Amino acid sequence: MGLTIGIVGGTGAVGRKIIEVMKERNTPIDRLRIFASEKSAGKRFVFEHEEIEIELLTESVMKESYDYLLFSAGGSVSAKFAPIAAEAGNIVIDNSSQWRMTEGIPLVVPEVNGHVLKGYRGIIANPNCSTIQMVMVLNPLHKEYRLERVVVSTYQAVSGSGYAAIEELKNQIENEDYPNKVYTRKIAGNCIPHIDVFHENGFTKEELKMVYETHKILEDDRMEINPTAVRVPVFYSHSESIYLEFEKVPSIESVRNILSNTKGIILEDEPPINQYPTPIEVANRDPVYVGRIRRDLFNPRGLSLWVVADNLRKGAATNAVQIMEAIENFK
Ligand code: 11C
Repeated sequence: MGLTIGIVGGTGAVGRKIIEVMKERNTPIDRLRIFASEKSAGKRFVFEHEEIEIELLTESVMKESYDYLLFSAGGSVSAKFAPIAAEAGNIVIDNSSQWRMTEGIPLVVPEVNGHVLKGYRGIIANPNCSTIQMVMVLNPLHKEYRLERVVVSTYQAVSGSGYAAIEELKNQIENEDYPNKVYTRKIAGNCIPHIDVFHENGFTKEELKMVYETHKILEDDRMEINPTAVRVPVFYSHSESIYLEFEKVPSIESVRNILSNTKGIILEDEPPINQYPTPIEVANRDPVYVGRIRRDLFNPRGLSLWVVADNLRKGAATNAVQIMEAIENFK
């Protein structure tokens, strides 16, 4: 018997990627239902040579029975509809930030804390893309050497802001007078140190997500994390320059071994032959890529590295589908 799966927000960048990833991974789907707002409801969508009509999202459709409902329609839709679906007995995998920090709601990267899914039913939160790729790398090293401090700068692709931002960058590359609508500045040829809204402490919401989501996933809020999140003129894949300071002095060789033996991570770190990951090469791939591993010049407990992952795949859709697979594996 296959699964009945509903995608809420199936017409957005992440929703479409979820469908693509499920197809690639041969998710055993019996029935796929796609829900959207009035703007898209009624339109048709082809899946496995069959036409599916996009349905209007209502409270009553959320009360029906599904094996999994995957939400990627923004925080306000998740706030209203995810509890209705969960109360009706459904498992909801939510891509928005709405439920991530709510106590009792698991925030999951399956390779890191998939164990929390065992026997769980209800809303499960998918972390923010910049958090996912960072914790994939932090987790195995933290277990070995205990991480005291993390300083991270992100170089985030415009696809993190959706289709309108992808169009804005394309248009600005072709026409330098094309106005900025999604961002506060022109993005083509620029870097904008501002993702999501500013908090009164000077950090942005995107930066604070990287701190508090990491603490929750790694179950350790002692770790000091200092992030700067920057939007760059890249279409797909977020990059992160990460400085790690450990309690114990790590051996570079063993760090390389640990990372290359971690499921979901690919080490591309051969500076003599210019081998390191970049967003263009990593786009449309599932793993998290790591390169430029080097010891700090002044502190033997410090280490720098470079991490790249496709923000729509491991940063969103792939992680959500892996959550579903992890639950299936527990059955
Ligand atoms: C970005 N990280 O790149 C954001 C997108 O909390 O799920 C995802 C926002 C979130 O703009």
